[in-house]
Amino acid sequence: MSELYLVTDTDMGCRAGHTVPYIVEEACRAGVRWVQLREKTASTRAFVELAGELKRITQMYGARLIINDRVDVALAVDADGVHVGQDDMPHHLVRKLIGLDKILGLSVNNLTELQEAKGADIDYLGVAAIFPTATKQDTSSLLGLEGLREICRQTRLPTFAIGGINAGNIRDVMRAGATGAAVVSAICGHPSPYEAARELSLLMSE
Ligand code: TZP
Ligand code: MG
Repeated sequence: MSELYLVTDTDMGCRAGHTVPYIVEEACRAGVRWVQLREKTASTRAFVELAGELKRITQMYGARLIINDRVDVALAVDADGVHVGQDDMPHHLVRKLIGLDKILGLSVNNLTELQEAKGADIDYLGVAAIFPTATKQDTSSLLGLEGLREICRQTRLPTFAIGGINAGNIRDVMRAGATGAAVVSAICGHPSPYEAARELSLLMSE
């Protein structure tokens, strides 16, 4: 199964002339099996409607739908899981709310956060940020390939690297030991999300 992980961005999709459901369907058609709905400015109503639409699409392709931050939205549409960052609801409380059957992802930005996550009931780690990115403003320090390698060495959890990953560096990310790679702009900002996802999938499995 492809471990290419798409994180959505409505504004970026708009600039490329595409809606999020279109991007997600094209990416799923190209083999993406992890989709995270990440909405920072949408109203709750718009968020939950979009989540419902993505649930239908991802289900059709056998892909997992993960909701960023919003446990309530994830539960409302029966998504496959929730992804939280360090400033969001603590992961043990998220687990309490979503139960044991759903997937829980946690972002870690450095080795200290990795240590704090040891023994936690989480299913995968988002490892950020690897390379410079214009997509997220508050990426404090960059891990680079060395930092990613060290984090992957120190955990048994699946690791999805994120931040500045594109067709030019995705092979290096996989060689550093990541289970998979998560991207926003490389798919959402591409004129053809299908072609972009296909190329990334092929490169990462080389
Ligand atoms: N978390 C850490 S970096 C990032 C997120 C959501 C943005 C990654 O975006 P891109 O466009 O793939 O660099
Ligand atoms: Mg968050």
